[in-house]
Amino acid sequence: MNRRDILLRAMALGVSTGLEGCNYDDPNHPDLADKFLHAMSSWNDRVQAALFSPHTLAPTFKASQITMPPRFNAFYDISQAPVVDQSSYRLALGGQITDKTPWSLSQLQALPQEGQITRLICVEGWRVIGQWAGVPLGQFLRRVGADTRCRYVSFQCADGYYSSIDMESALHPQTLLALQFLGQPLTPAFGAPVRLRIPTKLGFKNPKSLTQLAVTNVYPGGYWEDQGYNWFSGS
Ligand SMILES: Nc1nc2c(c(=O)[nH]1)N[C@H]1C(S)=C(S)[C@@H](COP(=O)(O)O)O[C@H]1N2
Ligand SMILES: [Mo]
Repeated sequence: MNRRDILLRAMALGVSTGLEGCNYDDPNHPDLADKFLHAMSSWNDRVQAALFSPHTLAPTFKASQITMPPRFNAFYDISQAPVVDQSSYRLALGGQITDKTPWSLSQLQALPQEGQITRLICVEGWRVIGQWAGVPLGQFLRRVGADTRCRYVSFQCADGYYSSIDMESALHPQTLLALQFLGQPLTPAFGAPVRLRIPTKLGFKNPKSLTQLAVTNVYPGGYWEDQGYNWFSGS
C-alpha cells in the first residue's frame, strides 16, 4: 500500500467507527445518518481533490492484458443502448465556452488523437482493461475557448445519463473524448459516437454517447452522484 491508500483506508475506517459510536437511528432525527454521510462524502471529495495530482498518471497496460470480451454496463440492458445517427451527430457545447459551435463527428475525428490501454473500475466490484483512443479533453477545452478557471465540466448523454468532473481532472492528460474502443469506432453499447474516458476516476464517471459538454461553476451532479455516490470518485 502506498501512502495515499493508507490515508484513504484510514478515512474509511474513521467513517465506520464514527457510525458505530453514536446512535444515528434516533427517531426524532430520521435524516441524521443521511446528513452525516453526505457531510462525510463532501469532505471526502475535498480530500480526494487535494490528494489528486494532475501529474499522476493512471496505470497503463500491455495489449496482451486487454480484457476480452469487454464488459458492458449501464442503468439498462445492453439491448437498450441508444443508437445515435453518426452523420447528423453534433456534440453541443454550453456554459463558459467562447466558441459554442457544435462539433460533428468528422470534425472531432480530424483533431489530434491519443490512445491508451487503461483499467475501468466499476463500483459494482469488477474491473476491465480496455483500449480507447480519442481527443484529449484538455486540448479540446482550450481549442473551444473554455474558461478553465471554472470548477466543473458537465456531460449529458443520449440515454438521459449525465455526470460531471472537476476541472483539474478534465485537464488531466489521460482524460479523453474517446471515439474508438479496441481499435474500432465506438459501438452504441460502448458509447458511440463519443464518450468520456477518464482512467483516474471510477466507471460511472465515464459517460457514454455524449450529447452535450458544458463548463460551469454551478455544481452539476450526476445520475449516480445524485443518488448518493461519491462525486469525486477517483480510482
Ligand atoms: N450514457 C451512459 N454512460 C454510462 C453509464 C450509463 O448508464 N449511461 N454507466 C456508467 C457506468 S456505471 C460504467 S461502469 C461505465 C461502463 O462502461 P462500459 O460499458 O464501456 O464498460 O459506463 C458509465 N457510463
Ligand atoms: Mo459502474
